[in-house]
Amino acid sequence: MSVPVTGRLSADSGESAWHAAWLPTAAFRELGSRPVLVHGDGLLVDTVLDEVSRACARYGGRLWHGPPWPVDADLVLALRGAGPVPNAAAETVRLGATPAVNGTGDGALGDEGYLLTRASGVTVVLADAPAGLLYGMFHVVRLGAAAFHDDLPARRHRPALDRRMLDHWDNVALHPVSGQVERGYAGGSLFWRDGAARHEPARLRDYARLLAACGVNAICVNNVNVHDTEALLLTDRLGDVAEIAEVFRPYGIRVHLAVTFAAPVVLGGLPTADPLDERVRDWWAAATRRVYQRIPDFGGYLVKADSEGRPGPFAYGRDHADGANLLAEALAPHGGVVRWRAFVYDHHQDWRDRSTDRARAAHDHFAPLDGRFADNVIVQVKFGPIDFQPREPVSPVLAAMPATRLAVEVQATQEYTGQQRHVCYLGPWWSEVLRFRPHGAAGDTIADVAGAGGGLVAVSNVGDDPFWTGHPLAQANLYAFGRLAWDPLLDPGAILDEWIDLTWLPVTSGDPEALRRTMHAIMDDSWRTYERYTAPLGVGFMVRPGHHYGPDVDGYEYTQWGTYHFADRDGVGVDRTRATGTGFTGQYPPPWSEVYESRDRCPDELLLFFHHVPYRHVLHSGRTVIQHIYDTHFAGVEEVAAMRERWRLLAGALAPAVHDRVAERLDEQLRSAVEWRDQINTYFFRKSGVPDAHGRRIH
Ligand code: GCV
Repeated sequence: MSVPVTGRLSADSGESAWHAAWLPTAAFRELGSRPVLVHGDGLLVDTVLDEVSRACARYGGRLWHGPPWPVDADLVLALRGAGPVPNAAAETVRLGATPAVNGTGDGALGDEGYLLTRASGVTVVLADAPAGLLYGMFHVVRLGAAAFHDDLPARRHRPALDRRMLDHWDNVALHPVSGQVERGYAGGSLFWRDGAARHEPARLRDYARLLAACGVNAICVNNVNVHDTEALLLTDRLGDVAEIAEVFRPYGIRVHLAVTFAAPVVLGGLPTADPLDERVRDWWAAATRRVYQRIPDFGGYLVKADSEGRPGPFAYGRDHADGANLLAEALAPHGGVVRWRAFVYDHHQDWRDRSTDRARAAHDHFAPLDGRFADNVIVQVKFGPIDFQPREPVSPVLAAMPATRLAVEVQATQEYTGQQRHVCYLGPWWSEVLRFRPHGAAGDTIADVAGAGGGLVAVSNVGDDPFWTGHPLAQANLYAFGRLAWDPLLDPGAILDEWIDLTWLPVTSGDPEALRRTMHAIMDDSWRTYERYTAPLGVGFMVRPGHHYGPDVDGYEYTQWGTYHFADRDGVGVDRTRATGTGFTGQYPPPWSEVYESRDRCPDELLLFFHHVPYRHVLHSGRTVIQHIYDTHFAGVEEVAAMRERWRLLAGALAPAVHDRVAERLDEQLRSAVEWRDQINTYFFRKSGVPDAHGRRIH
């Protein structure tokens, strides 16, 4: 029997308490003002029904959960296996040759894919599994009116990466150093506050919707630095994790937990956490069984071991394959994975010792272990060899472990890219990384590596801030992450367009085209602008120690952390060559091992990462290194000043709360950029004694 379910309005949409981000009510206008059929059953189909019914209640459409079918539906969302579908949909099922946007060419839709087409005046989404229906529905929302135009192209859509994950570095208890959210710049945690779960499902549900609408399907709910209280999430506090999983499940998002390698000792009272000890293996097996009893679709564990003081297998003379396989064994019977981070390096380095190179560490530790990890181990690798800098080469680990499932980790939280006080749209940077081919033009891309293994992971930039991300424009990074994880070949400019259309156009009171143009003008190149006024030519860091905001050229130069620039009166940069340096270039396969080794062939933007060069060394750009430093720093500040002016023009076009928030942050960005410019330029002028060719003011 046909069931019209129009009329349910969720009481907890919460739109007044926090920004609706890319799901403002008005984004559902086109879908919600039409007759819609939903065909199929299941938890995620219920989510589709709920979304559509709320939209219809608001915009006057009608929803049927059939069959039978009314004849006048404008939109059909159907599971292929759910029985007979209406005529228009049936027609599309026959479209075996529908071109795929990405994914396999075999016509299969998979667990998350869908076919979107228009037939006989009806827009049709067909999926083989409920998650596909949910993603297809969000695609219709994204398209707005265009979803109902007869020229809508018929396409099969599948995510290129199966695993699209956000890692929260959220602490349950307020940590004396790292706070509620380590490297968090958007307020408190959505999950935890002052030592306990927040129990605020309405907001979490809206968060889950946002994530599903951009394609994220996994989250980790606690910090990889697992402290005492957080360790208990695995045992005594498991109920809190189960509660979060309940909220995320209807949006197709699986919950993961960061665990401490020392859990058998700190939670189980065993004398050891040695991965080869029977008691330890039994402890993990039992603990994991209990997790799955509470959370049957639990995703798995995330582990930071032997890194920055975290416990790990080294204490027992074991290696990381031993450690990861221990947890993998416990998770395997339940279908879970262990995500084992490759961020392992010596953080007690002696700056006098120029032979130790932090960039080498992950490859030194992990590449020899290739082939030794269990099938359900995913080695999670930061995209660069150091630490989420605004410019680094791609990590050579990603080219060195063909027999291991690898995940690529990026940082949406802007620890090193302006801490959500600076506009820094990271889509172009991530896109560059994902398109990089470590084996040269004929080889795989980093996106292929991620697609074959563990997918893409971002450290979340979200908190309990009303705009979710502190800086309202930083929402674009979260959105872009999800979309790139779904399809790494998407153009970051086009992603920004989608985000602007969804998020801001429905709520502007000004000229939409002007708004779109201005947002693009501010954001498109903002990552490169940030790069221009901060550490030059890939050398990295130069940030204030500890909190990592603002310039401090020598802040880390004589510390234990291994992030040096080696500037002296003659030159600057780190010699990582095989010929005369640390040999790091040798960790790359050809052609990059040769390109990076050669001072002449090395790309300008990475020159100081790989080479120590004199200040008058001439770049491919034709400028000397020192003049490049001066020019980019002056230019970067001018660009920020222009951003600020552009934003001013939008006053009146957006709600004052949003406009003011961004305006206030642009003021700070300009102040900070000036500080960067002046410190960097002055530092290098004093070191080199070389004046600016254009005679600008250097202090
Ligand atoms: C969660 C960097 C950050 C740390 C972070 C670490 C990691 O060192 O500064 O806050 O710890 O990376 O990725 O584990």
